[in-house]
Amino acid sequence: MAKTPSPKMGTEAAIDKQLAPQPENAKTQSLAQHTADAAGEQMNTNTGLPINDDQNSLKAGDRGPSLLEDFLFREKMTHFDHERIPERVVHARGSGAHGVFKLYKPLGEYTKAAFLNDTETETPVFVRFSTVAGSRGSSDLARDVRGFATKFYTTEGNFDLVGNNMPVFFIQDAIKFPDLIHAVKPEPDNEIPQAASAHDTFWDFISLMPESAHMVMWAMSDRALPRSLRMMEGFGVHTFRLINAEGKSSFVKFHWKPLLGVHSVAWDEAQNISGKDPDFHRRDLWDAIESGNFPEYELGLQIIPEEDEFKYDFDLLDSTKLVPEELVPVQRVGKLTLNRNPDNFFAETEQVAYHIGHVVPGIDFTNDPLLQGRLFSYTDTQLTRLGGPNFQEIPINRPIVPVHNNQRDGFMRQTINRGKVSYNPNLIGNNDPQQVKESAGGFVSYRERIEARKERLRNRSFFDHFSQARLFLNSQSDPERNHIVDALTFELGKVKTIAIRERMLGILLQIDKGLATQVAYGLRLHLPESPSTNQSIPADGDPADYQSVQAEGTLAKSEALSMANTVKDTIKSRKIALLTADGADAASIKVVKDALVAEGATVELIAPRQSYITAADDTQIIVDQSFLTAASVLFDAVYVAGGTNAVATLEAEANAVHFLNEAFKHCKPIAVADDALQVIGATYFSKKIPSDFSEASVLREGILVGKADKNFTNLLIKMIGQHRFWEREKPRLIPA
Ligand code: HDE
Repeated sequence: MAKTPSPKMGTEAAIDKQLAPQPENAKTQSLAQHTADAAGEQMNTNTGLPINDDQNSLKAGDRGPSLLEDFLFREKMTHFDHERIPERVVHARGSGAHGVFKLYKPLGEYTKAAFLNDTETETPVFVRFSTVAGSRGSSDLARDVRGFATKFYTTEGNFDLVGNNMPVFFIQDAIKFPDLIHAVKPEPDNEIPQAASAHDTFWDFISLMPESAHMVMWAMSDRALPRSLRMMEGFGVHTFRLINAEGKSSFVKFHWKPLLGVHSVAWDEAQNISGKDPDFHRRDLWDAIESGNFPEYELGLQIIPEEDEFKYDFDLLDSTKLVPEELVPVQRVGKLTLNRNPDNFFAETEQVAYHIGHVVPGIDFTNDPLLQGRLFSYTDTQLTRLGGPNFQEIPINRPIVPVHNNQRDGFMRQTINRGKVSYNPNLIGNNDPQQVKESAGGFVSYRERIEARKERLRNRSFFDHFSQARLFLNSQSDPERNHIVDALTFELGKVKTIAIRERMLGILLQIDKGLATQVAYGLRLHLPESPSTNQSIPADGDPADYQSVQAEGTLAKSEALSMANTVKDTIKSRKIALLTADGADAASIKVVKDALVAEGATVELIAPRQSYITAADDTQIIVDQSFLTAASVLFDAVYVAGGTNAVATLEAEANAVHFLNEAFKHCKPIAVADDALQVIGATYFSKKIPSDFSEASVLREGILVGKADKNFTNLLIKMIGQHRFWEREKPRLIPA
């Protein structure tokens, strides 16, 4: 009998990882000084005392009480008792990775930032992705905005691009942020629901704040359910400034464009994943990096000359608006590659502290009132979260350049500053550290001329709340639009207060009557007679001055806003489930697996039992998971292998049939060996199998049946590249 192959597991795999070469750069070298490795070392206390017994506390006799004297026990337990720090007040759930940024072409025309002018050096980065509303342990697949925060460790200090995966935001002024977050977080009396916006307080607030309409369209779209953190865009949201060496300023919007395209999962699937694998995105990111499938994103810039500040029908300072790519194209200027997982989640991903105010010369702020408020919040929040003002000394937060200033002391100070002088000016210390001239790289704020009265007002240019919400909606493909209708109907369906549902219909009405009608139908409510008004009004404000301005907007559609137009020519790092059982046809398994793996995909064999199957030719093939541990929602596509006995087993295996039903329901590519068609016969979609397997039909229906040859695998690769066959949802008759 053939020998059972043994996959590399446990220690062996761990040793492989240790031996794998780690990419070296200035930041990894600086982190290495703080990195500890216990391999081959003795155990000792925090003061260095070797420990003899870490199993028993000190007692009066072998059955007696524990003694207060036991300093070993006390040190260990005290440290443990204080292991937790407060989670982030928003974006608590996150995953991080190290990487590098490489510039394609110098941008001296626009900015003097050194890292945006040097095409030779790779700038080290640390990226943290996050959801917003949920707690640290919440599911990755919540319907939510995703954070996309990047710390560039440049030669001029850290630059943090603290963005999201949606280009706009809910509110226009930072003073409303605590209200927004209080509304979306679990309700304060019972702390329900976790990581979800589908509840009364969120929609209560939203329904009274029409400025959130555009962002609500994004949040209810599939953008809020990314397939992978590697397959979503990133946006700086605000308009920033770039400043060149001559002091000339241009406005800029920052973008991250994922090279794998922008892809999402279905809502039903997201809810399932949250149960089957709440770490789905974290695991996907980790596994991709471990396997060398390094996530890549291009940095995109929309550059707007300062003279064009008032050229658009929206205000560049309004974070509820985007600049359509048709009006200002995105220039791709460099590439971010995430190539190393953190060594320690807490030390790196949890302790990293981003701040929108961490800029370098050549990058500056605008007066966007959301941006301005963020400039206060980010350092302030770290003081509680990381326990004091010295969080910049935590290894992950340190710049790669040495730090010299007169800031001193405070909890957990690490640096031992020499000398008597901690003030400026000083004679005793030769006035060191010296200030830096602008010409030598000293940061000087952009000299913007401001003549104004001090007042709590919002410019009228901020009051068109709906035209870009409509632009987004009209730019969606039919399935994408249907998903927005479904999401709104779901979320408002979870709202108990009928008046809030009605108010929201009165908001949707102003975006698009068709949309409002569809949602009203699902809720079985009448469309309100009048639109819902803005209720975000100061006590002495005249309500008439605060109402939304109805505008058409210059564009009817923007291609860039639909995921239907994304990259669809790669299956790199996609996960394909290969369903099989004893008696399988080994040759066709090999053909399909090899072809998919050659394209950079991962194939997992799933069978009724773990470990291995014995194929029809008596060879043994490793099985990755059984139907008990695997689930369709964790894969991008499925192939059912042939072989008479295997097919008979799969046909009778309820979990295999459920796997296929679910894959069909979530519009995934399904491929079947020609002798395995009877397995499909056991599914509810057996009657929907097309009779024709021409390329056009396969790429329309997403179902392929045939012999595992080159033609078959080529078609399968194209299908998986398409990601999903959303049109399949139409009949809406799908169980599972
Ligand atoms: Fe944040 N935000 N935010 N935010 N934000 C935080 O800072 C805040 C906003 C974003 O992975 C907090 O360190 C205010 C927009 C990301 O560590 C806090 C306002 C965008 C992260 C904070 C906003 C973001 C945060 C909580 C309205 C996209 C996670 C923990 C004015 C451009 C960073 C922390 C990480 C985190 C405040 C709005 C992105 C409280 C006041 C708009 C990606 O400081």
